[in-house]
Amino acid sequence: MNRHGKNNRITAIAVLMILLLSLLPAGCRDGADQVAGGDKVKYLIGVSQANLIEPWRILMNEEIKDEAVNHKDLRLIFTDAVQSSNKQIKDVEELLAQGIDLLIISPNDSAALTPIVAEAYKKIPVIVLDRAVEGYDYTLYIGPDNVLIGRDAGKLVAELLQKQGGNVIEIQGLSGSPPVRDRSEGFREVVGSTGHINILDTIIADWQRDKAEDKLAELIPRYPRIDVIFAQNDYMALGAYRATRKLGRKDVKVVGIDGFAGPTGGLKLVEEGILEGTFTCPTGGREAVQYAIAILNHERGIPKKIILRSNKMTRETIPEYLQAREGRQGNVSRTGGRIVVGFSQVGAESGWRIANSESIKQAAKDEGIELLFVEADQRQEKQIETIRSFIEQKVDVIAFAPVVATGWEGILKEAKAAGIPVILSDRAVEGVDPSLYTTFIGGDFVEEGRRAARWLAAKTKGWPTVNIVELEGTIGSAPAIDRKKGFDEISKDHPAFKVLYSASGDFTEVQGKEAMQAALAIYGGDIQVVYAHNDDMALGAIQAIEEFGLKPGRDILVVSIDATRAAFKAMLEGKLNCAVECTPLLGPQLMQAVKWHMAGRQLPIRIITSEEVFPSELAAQEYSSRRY
Ligand code: GYE
Repeated sequence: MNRHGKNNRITAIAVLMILLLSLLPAGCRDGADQVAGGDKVKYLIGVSQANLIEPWRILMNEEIKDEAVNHKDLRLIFTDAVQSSNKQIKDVEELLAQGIDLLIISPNDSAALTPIVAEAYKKIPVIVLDRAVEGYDYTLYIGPDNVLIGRDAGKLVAELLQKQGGNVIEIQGLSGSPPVRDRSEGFREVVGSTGHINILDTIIADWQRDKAEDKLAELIPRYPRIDVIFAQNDYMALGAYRATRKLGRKDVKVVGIDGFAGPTGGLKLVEEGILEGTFTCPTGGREAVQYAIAILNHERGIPKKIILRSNKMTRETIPEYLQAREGRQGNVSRTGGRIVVGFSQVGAESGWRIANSESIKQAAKDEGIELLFVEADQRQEKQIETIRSFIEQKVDVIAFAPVVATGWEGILKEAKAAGIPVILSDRAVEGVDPSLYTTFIGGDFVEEGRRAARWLAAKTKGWPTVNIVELEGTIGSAPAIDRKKGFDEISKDHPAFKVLYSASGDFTEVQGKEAMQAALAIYGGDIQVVYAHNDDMALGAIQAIEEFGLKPGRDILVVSIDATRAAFKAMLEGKLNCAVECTPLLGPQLMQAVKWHMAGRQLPIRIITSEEVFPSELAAQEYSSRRY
């Protein structure tokens, strides 16, 4: 074979290779379509981590790997941004180029990573872990409630210092990062409210033990009396402890956050008396993989946010916590048979509520769960009575939709004392310690109010005046309080916005109509907009406007919240201009939470549903797919 012959063969093979490669899909996987053990890769998931110097992030990746092992057809690609946002942006671009099916990202910096996350979200599902990005351009956010953790740390420090109070030094992580800001805000809110705890100084130690130790060692001589050091992670807390002991300040108490188990974890430091206490801060790694599979399998009921629960760890609470964790066996049904859930429903005040009741009843049937379902005709005392009867009947789980936000501490304490977990469905409670309920499942009412105002601002751009009638929901209820708060938050940036008249229509069509009639009687044609906290009141207002001789949707814009089929019908008739979604279909997630609890799994503290905004232009295309 002469040289030419040989060259021709090499050329032929090269051409063949190029041909083959070109047949592979764009951004193709690097040919490793096999996972270990020879299973075919069904899903390729990219995991973009902010850095691998913080112990917490190393644990997050470990938990992701551990959980992934349970899913044979899954392959993960990890990247480490080494604390650089620019590198992380490149990491995400490369992962997208490799054709990943889903991205899990823990952003180095929220603002810097928001655009690339939004970019990725246009193509594939995106799960954001720990540091949230701005806005809502992602599939699911999973993370801790750092304000709450900061508050709980403040309560522990207040307990340690008791009535006489004292001097505290705070050690913060990476300056300006959301966890630092939120933990400090929660901490200072609580210690500030005692009036006898003084924050002497603040150190920035970037989550690093040695940095905390060195900086504190410099500071200690300046303060003859330091009582407690609050460090925003256990790593820095250990550094603080070392600094105090090196300088002979054996009286200084140290409190941390993270609460990892294992020989070098915070739990050990508490057991050994190095820390007075710490707070678990779950990484969300496991949950991210579990939800990634659910999302890729197009399962329904994927929430928008999962806020993970943190637990206080002191020498008193650790044994129970470890026992529950290690020996996490399921909770056997008290009746020994089917799981029994007692549900106290607000009533039947709106189309939304009726759909919500239906969704809960159907999901219980689908899951073979026995449901005791009682409506309360919008009366709190009736709900308290009902919950007390569920306690007497020894149900396995109690769930209820609190008609109003306050006044629940007593009955929640009774349920806790009876050892019965309580799930809040659709409406939250205020003024009770989150340890009195197991989880909350529902919408982000503040964001719903913001969305209504943002839509209105765009719609009335350039208008000299925007005179608004606000139809409020049940007085004192979480949706009424929060939908007003969210709307006002955005309205303050729009000087033309003016709420001429605001009254409660108690979420019903009849009272919505009456309230609108009263407003029309006073302001008549000066009214330009109706903002209704739910569709039913908006539909009542539409009748009142027509009877007044004006055209709803034209002479007076109408924007409401829920996005029921009835609202879509009104949009198709041109009488309603925009419906902000609040989904009532909470049944499947509620029953899933019940089953997780019965299986001994710790539930997130909040599960926030995923919701959209529907301007009337979208009504025609969306109408047929509305499920309530
Ligand atoms: O918007 C309204 C119902 O609590 C979110 O209650 C729910 C609200 C819903 O009466 O229609």
